[in-house]
Amino acid sequence: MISLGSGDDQFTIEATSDVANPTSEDVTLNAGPGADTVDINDATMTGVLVVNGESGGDTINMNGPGAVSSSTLNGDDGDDVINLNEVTGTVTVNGG
Ligand SMILES: [Ca+2]
Ligand SMILES: [Ca+2]
Repeated sequence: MISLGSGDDQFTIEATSDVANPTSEDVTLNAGPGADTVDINDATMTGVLVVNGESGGDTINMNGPGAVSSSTLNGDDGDDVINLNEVTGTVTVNGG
């Protein structure tokens, strides 16, 4: 589990090219208070991905495969923007 602190954070979830086998661990990202930006670019993880924007007006961009099986994107409190540019597997979006 990854927790970001208060303030406006920027976080990118992306597999690097030298990783042969993306993580099979379940990943939960808690963005914390503030207007956070989370970019999910090409993680292709085989575990379950959960992104919690928590409070603040957050932006979550899914630009490529997140979790192959199941991804959940929770905006939580605030005016959140969730952009689904590419969807792989089951993606659940909760505006909060
Ligand atoms: Ca937030
Ligand atoms: Ca939010």
